[in-house]
Amino acid sequence: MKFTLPKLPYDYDALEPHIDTKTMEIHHTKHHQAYIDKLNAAIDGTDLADSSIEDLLTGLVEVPDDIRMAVRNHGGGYYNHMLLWTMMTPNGSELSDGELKKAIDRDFGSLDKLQEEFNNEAGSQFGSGWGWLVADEAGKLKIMKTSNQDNPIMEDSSLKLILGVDVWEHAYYLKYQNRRPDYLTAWWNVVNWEQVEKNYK
Ligand code: MN3
Repeated sequence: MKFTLPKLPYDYDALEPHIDTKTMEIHHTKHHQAYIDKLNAAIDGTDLADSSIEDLLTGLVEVPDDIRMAVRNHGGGYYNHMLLWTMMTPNGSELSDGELKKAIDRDFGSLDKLQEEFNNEAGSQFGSGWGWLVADEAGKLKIMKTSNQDNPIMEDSSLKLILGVDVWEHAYYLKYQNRRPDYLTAWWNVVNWEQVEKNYK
């Protein structure tokens, strides 16, 4: 099959205590795998079978009606989780004094302000979805939220994805139950700033 489950760059227990081992294992081996299987099944044998995931997601209008929703949901699920794993790292890391920090200070005032606004936005996503930090072509940062497995590039392919967090209950329910704000607060402890800074470059 075309798309395959990427290996995690760390062990399932590596993000403890912020993200628990069982959640990581189920999230990766069951949820992410299921999106991949269903995406592959949707495009298998079609003209789209050799497309890149980015081309599929930014070109949804050209995907045939009968598989468009499957490509949107499962392609989004495949892509979003692939990004998510790289945006986290054991023990987290520090935002360095570079271009991204400058942009954060310019567009939000401070990292604290960014985190507050990001948590409010991701925390208020009604039902399942994602919170995002994106940059436009001029490098201006913006916080967004999307429903289900939608990704900001589905609406605007010029956006650069800088950081994303999964706010589906499967991402936090075992440890945090209904306390999404607590999950979001803890999640910042495992953000991989080195990768996030690369995403901004
Ligand atoms: Mn998920």
